[in-house]
Amino acid sequence: MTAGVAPVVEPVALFGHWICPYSVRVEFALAQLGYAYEVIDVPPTAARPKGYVVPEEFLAHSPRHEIPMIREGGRYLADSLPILERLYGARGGCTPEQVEIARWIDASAFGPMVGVYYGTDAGRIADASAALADALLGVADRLGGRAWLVGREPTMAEAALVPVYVRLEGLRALGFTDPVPEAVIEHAERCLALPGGRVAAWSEAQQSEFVRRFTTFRARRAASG
Ligand SMILES: N[C@@H](CCC(=O)N[C@@H](CS)C(=O)NCC(=O)O)C(=O)O
Repeated sequence: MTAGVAPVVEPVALFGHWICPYSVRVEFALAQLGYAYEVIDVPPTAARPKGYVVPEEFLAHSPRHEIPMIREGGRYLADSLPILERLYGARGGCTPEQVEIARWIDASAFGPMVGVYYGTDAGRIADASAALADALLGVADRLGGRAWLVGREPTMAEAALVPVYVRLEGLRALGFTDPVPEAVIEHAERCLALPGGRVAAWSEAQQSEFVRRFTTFRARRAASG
């Protein structure tokens, strides 16, 4: 526990879903930091099966009706980066540098990553692929030959980036063709071998489901447009 920071009340409930990269950040952190937690599956709107009923509790407490949201004790918190700050903050703290890198990853890598799989024409997919490769080059720079982004341990900066690593194989299948620096590939392997990484990692079936969903999305767009 960190002085002055209220301990997180366990078990934590995560309202989230494996296909949501922001939820993956939070589940990585919960498992990595050894919190007791449960996942309450709330698929994103586009992935909801017919007849799915969104939990009242989620609708009542999620200000934007977005996953992830956590409940700890009687309190609710939404938005992945503030949630990471809370979870890491209560276990050893977060430095301004860790927060800054997590925000930089959010701003530089997530847009291009989403751009790759939501891309519907080759030109846009290629642009998003190049922008994602650029962001990962920035990750290699930040690593600067070290094992972790900040200091000697994985931090919230790793948690912010892990969803990119989790879906790398799927991104490859959906048009992410640019090269990834060796240092980043090794960092990805290191992150996914952590306790949090093993929980966050996708199975082959999830990787295929992700690719299938976006291949179908593209085919529908092509047919309608
Ligand atoms: N800034 C938010 C973004 C969260 C977000 O975009 N979540 C998506 C799912 S991946 C969502 O819940 N969208 C609303 C919906 O699907 O109805 C965060 O970092 O947590």
